Amino acid sequence: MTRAYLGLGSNLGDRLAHLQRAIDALGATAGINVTAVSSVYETAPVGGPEQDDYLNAVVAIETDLAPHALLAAAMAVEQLEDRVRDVRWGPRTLDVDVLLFGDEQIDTPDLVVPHPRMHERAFVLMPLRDVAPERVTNVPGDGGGVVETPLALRLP
Ligand code: GSY
Repeated sequence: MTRAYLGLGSNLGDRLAHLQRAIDALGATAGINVTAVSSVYETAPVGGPEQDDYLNAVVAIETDLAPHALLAAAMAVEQLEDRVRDVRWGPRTLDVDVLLFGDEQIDTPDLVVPHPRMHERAFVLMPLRDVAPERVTNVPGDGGGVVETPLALRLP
């Protein structure tokens, strides 16, 4: 069993509903147990074209899936929310990123873990710090553009 962390993001449609359905779908996936959910953060978009603000959160999971099976599960959950991959770094109903997989270092064409840009991204590090403070030593730029909201996500 491995403890892993997944980053969730949405900036299209009912953003909170997309995130909650993602958590519920992850929880319903064989081999995944969602154990903790961060606060919800409203965040200025990083990269890509001009687009609306995101809601971001991070979940902790316990999993007996292998890393690439977890990636496939994350992509399947994105598809449930009609994620369309047209514009690189463009707006999206749902993004599910594998951030950390235990202490493993993975470097393959389709999966790099720890997530290669997570240490530059306050929108990842602030929610990650909620559920795994021991995995976050520094948040760049004091978390600029990242605001904790009173919105709440539930465990599945
Ligand atoms: O990498 C996840 C998708 N994404 C995000 C995001 O989730 N939040 C913010 N604030 N900016 C982003 N740019 C991209 S791409």
